[in-house]
Amino acid sequence: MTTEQELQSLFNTLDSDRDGKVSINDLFLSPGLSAIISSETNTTSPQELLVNYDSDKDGSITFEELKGAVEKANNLN
Ligand SMILES: [Ca+2]
Ligand SMILES: [Ca+2]
Repeated sequence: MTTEQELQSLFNTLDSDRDGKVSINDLFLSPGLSAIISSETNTTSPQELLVNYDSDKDGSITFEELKGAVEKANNLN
């Protein structure tokens, strides 16, 4: 479980260039944070996260997309 605030802070850490998107490369470069994301979204890998929750298919995850994934997994407090 996580709060929106914790999720935002995690997202900001992963989004190192601050363009509002976390790419699959960003996820692979931070395996520890990526594991937390996988656990909160009930996915097993960054690829699975992208396949299921990259709704605009741009190859990266926005905060809204991530939040939607965590909400769908019932892990948002
Ligand atoms: Ca970024
Ligand atoms: Ca996207």
